[in-house]
Amino acid sequence: MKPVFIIMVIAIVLGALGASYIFFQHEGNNYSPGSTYGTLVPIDQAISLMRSPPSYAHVFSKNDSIVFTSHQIDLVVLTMGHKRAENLTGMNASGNVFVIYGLVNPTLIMPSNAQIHVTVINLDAGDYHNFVVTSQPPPYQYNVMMGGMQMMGGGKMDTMMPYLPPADYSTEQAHQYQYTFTLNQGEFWYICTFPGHAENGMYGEIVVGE
Ligand SMILES: [Cu+2]
Repeated sequence: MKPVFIIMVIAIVLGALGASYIFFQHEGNNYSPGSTYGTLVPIDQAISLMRSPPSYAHVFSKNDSIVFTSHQIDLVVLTMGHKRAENLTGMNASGNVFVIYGLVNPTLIMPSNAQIHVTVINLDAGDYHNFVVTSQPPPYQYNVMMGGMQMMGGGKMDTMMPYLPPADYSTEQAHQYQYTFTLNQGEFWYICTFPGHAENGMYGEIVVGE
């Protein structure tokens, strides 16, 4: 056999092994991908959702954290640059950030096995963003993704979603993606997997209790 052919066979076998490894490692936490990629939402509506946390979401701006006391959690996550975030929240921000119920990159505290229904809306006028949950703690590299749902540092992704395109401020519409997931007890992080974003601080912690 020619060396090129042997290398190709090895690459295919390794690829298949990698895919099944990622698939089986992902079985711990439950994740249902969204079906609404490409949905547009008025920017006004996104901001008013962010400003009206549900009654079971207790927002503590002093320590930048939100305590959820429900097993059915609606999580509205806005993504944007730091200037827009500072204008919207009055908090300090740097780089690209998540804004959740009035806070910048807050720590989310919730009970285990809650059903979390996340609505991610990109209010950035120029950048692509997403919202992905991982058990891999910071710091993050420029390229967090190794391929599929595996991270560069060896951790795994508990959720995955496409990048949302920038919002259009001339039509006042933003792109939205929704999905549902649950987390077992432990420490997790939500990050943006766009190259450089998590590396520069676009992440927050999720603490899942009993
Ligand atoms: Cu981003």
